[in-house]
Amino acid sequence: MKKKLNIGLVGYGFMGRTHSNAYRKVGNFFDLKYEPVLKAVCARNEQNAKAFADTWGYQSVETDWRKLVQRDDIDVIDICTPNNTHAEIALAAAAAGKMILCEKPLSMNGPEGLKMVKAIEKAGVPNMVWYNYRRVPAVTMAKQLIDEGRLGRIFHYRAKFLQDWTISADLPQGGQALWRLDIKAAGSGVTGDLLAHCIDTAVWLNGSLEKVSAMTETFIKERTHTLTGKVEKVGIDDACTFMGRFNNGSLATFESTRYARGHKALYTLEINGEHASIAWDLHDLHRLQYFDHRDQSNLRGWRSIHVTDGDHPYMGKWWVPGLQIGYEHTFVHQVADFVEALGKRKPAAPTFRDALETQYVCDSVLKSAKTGRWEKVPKSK
Ligand code: SOE
Repeated sequence: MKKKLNIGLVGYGFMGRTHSNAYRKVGNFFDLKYEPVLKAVCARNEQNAKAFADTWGYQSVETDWRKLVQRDDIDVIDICTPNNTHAEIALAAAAAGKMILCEKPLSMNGPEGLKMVKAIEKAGVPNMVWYNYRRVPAVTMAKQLIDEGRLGRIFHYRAKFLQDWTISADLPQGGQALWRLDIKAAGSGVTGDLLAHCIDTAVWLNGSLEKVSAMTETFIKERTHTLTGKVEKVGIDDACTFMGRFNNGSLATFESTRYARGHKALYTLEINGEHASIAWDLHDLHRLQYFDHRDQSNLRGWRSIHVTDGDHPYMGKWWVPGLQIGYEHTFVHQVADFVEALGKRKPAAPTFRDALETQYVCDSVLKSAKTGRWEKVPKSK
């Protein structure tokens, strides 16, 4: 008999759907000791919460997250609300002894993230942040290749995350659909929303960043605010480019924007090492490009590895070799890893403390864009 893991989901937007889908599917594909149970969804609008509960199979509805956090029949609080609410919910959940899964980015900024880390570490509750792209099988495989030492010394790490959905000046800011454009709800723009993904993967694959030098731009300076109806200053960064230096001596270049016409979610990364290089592209997520200089010289070239075989990360759990999986599965993998770690009483990465490092890099990037100087990244561990 599997033990029940009762989930209390706060928020029901895009991420509420990805997480709910993952809880529902994980047990069908992964043999786990715990079975996630969709116990309750919480949102201020009861009607919408009920509709969401019906669609996804949640057993009950709450309209106040404080009540949800106090419920004895909830084991895990899953925070899927806008960034400015993460801390308050996480602190209350930690005080109530709940496990906490938090959407990225962890917090509005580093100091707030540190408070959250201290609270969950004091409470000793299992915790994880949903940086899902680590769990794309091709990205996990990149980690394996690097850890095996196949690339040798790393010289370059390059990543970008490009979108084009905010180019229209008529787009408002704020409110349920567009809180990512409102500095008060999001904390930052593309830096916390998109580059945070790139930074999380980068630190995982290539270690900590020592210092950064950045520039940001806000192309549309004013937008009507959905909640006030008034034209208000836009406080977020629409685009951010930074360079950096990793502790291992390799050089970093990162770029993110919501103004790259033609790109919807182009997350790409490339790593160049002494012996080999790796490249990956979210639009072709099941392929890992790999070049190994040690190959026989007349056959040397970029290999395009279709990461869908049984001995590739996670793929033995899915269909048959050659048949690919996609975006939603990264969340299924994340739940599977969390539950498996729980069974072994081990932390599942990225923990809140891991995610604090990303937060510190984001803070340093935004600070550097203001000061025009190189900024050191504070240590998080
Ligand atoms: C923004 O458009 C967004 O939805 C991010 O918030 C997600 O984290 C990213 O995975 C896709 O883009």
